[in-house]
Amino acid sequence: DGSELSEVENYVHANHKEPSVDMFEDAKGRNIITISLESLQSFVINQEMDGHVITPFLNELTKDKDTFYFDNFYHQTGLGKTSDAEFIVENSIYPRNGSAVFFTHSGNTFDSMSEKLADNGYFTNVMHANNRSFWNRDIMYKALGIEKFYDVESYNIGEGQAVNWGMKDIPYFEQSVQMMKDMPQPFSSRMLTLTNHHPFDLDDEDMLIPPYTSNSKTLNKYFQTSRYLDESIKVFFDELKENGLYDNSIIVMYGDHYGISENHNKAMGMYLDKEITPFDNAELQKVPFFIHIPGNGKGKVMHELAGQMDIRPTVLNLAGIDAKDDLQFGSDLFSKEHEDFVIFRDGRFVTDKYVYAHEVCYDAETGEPTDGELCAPYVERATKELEFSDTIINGDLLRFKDGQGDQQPQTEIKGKE
Ligand code: GP9
Ligand code: MN
Repeated sequence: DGSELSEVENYVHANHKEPSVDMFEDAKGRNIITISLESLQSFVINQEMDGHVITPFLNELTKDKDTFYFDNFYHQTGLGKTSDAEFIVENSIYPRNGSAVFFTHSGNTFDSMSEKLADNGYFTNVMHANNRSFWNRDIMYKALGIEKFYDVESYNIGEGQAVNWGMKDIPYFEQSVQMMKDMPQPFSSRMLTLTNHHPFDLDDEDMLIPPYTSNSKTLNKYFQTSRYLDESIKVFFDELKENGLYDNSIIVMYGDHYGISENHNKAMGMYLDKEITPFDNAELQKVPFFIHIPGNGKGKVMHELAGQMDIRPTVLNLAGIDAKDDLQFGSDLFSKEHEDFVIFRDGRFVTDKYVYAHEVCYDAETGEPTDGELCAPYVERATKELEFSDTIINGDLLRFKDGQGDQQPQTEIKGKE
């Protein structure tokens, strides 16, 4: 009931971090393009595979004067994968453990970022060249208040333009920009890429680098599809420029979840030239996060420990939209108060001093197991935060939040008229 919500609200507000104030002037009022980089993990950024650069365009961006690149950023998804990442971006609330919240709780009331942006004059939409019911998106997007879903029906998939799970990322981006030209501005578009998805199949003509050589076909091909994804982002930036959309937009990009599971630890160990321990595997949950603001000029590599939970507060603050009364577990990444503490959906966590994985407390610097007591206070907080999040979702508690649940009587009044 409402009292459970107050308890969570008290916790969230007690942990509120004051957002930065000097960031958003030039981002305000622009289109917000948020790209989900399918399965992209940070271990390929600024690295080579057998002498081949894996992500040349994204590497350049990490050094770009208009780009903030976060190199200590983690995904916080569970079994809902891409959809969990979308859920986090929209709500700054943890998804569920053991099942996809997009399927289990699409009937809930949410206080989504899309709704908030729409209230502030943005045209909100998602662009994804897949069937609309995949991950129950058609239903969940309505609950999240997303105004339009450009699904597979909005795209023309020509000869040779599909591979693996569907439309290739390059034609997807090309066609998406054409649709963007017709959108009312400012718009907020979330774009979901697809080619860099297990089993990482590509047509020969799209293989821009050779495969890796290890006992894992998955990892071997992953480098090639990551390279292709990188190329598609380059094409997208060019298209935005050519079509006059670039200067008036900000581009936010996040890796949605891992692409290489623990089943490939042996091959991964060969690539990284070390034995992969649970400590390393936790570190491998890092995904790239970029905020690109054309013309900003203050870009740099940001080392704060951060996670997907921080995307909603950061983006809303960039857009100049106040979210201090919202129930968010993350906080603005440009805030001086931002805390170095990232909790994974499965209970693992990372702080500036410790990494907690498989119930072992590791020293973050050495990667060696250390005294479990040192992690204990964080274990308690992580457990609490995940429980609070579950309580909100399972109890559909956001319907009791001011400005949400109290909309219901309005229907009654209408009925009486
Ligand atoms: C499919 C895309 C990929 O629409 O979201 O799904 P994933 O398996 O990564 O969640
Ligand atoms: Mn995905």
